[in-house]
Amino acid sequence: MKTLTRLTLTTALAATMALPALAEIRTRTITVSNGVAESHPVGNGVAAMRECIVEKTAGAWTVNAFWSSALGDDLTATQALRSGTQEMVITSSSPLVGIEPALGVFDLPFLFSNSQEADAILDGDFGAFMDEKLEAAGLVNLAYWENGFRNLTNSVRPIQRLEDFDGMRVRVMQNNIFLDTFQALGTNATPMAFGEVFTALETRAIDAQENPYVTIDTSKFYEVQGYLSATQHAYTPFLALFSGPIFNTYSETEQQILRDCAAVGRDEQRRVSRELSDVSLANVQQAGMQFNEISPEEMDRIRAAVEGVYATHAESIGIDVIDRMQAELNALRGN
Ligand code: TK8
Repeated sequence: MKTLTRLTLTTALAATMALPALAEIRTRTITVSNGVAESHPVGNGVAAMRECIVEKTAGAWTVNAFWSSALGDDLTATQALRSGTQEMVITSSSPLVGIEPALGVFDLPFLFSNSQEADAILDGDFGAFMDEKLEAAGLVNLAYWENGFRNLTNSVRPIQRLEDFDGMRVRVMQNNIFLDTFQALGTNATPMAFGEVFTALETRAIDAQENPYVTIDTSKFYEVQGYLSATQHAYTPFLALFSGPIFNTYSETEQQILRDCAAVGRDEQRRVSRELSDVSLANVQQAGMQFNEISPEEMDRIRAAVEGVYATHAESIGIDVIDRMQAELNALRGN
């Protein structure tokens, strides 16, 4: 009897103590959309974020995830966030350059040398600087997740030298920096939403696309592409974006839950993304893709061919933005 009373008391006490916080947590449904398949590491990130949310809200929130562009592509979903009709999207930064031109800095070819560098820039001052710009556009970036280093696949020939890009019809993400980069390489580049890529490759409307290994694998591009070459020409971040107008209706407690759980999702997503990268590369070869690395000499020629993209786009991205990025990279590299 005594034990029971003490237990009841403890439970009652715990409930009272939890009450002030819980009162600030309303019942909510968060719709989050993606362009990739659920088997992509973003799936692991969203699962981790959901688990964190359910725990912190004691089940008051539901996270509804939609995959493979089921709610529209990155840009469409992001516009829905800005108008307050959708809560959340995990999107590449690249299709949003039309909304916030400074984001174009991430698309500059060969910007980051490795993922540690990318993490340091994105999770540090530069990332916060970019978040402020996004907020002015009605978008709250809860965290930077990882899309990753990009590599070219195609149905024509392996890319072994600069000349191999010649005339290839390549799908690029929807901005002028990517377009110019691939034009500078000699390809015939077409901007296209990610959700249309598989069919365009299958029908041979285009020859090529570029994405990280995990996306090539989980989007089954190996079914419609014969060659994969390690071009590693750019690193794309994913933004875990929340609708600004909806965020403003959440209590401070709720806003903090979003930020904390998006960070939990980020850690898991990046971990799986890096763990899976080599596995995905092996998978797609197993599935029949011919993989090749490119010699350092040819990589130098490829770098030289796209060097001009920095100067061409400095003004549209913002000279201050590029300078800030370069300064932070120099500091990281000990220059
Ligand atoms: C998925 C996209 C994709 C990106 C692209 O929505 O468009 O090629 O790399 O992963 O964000």
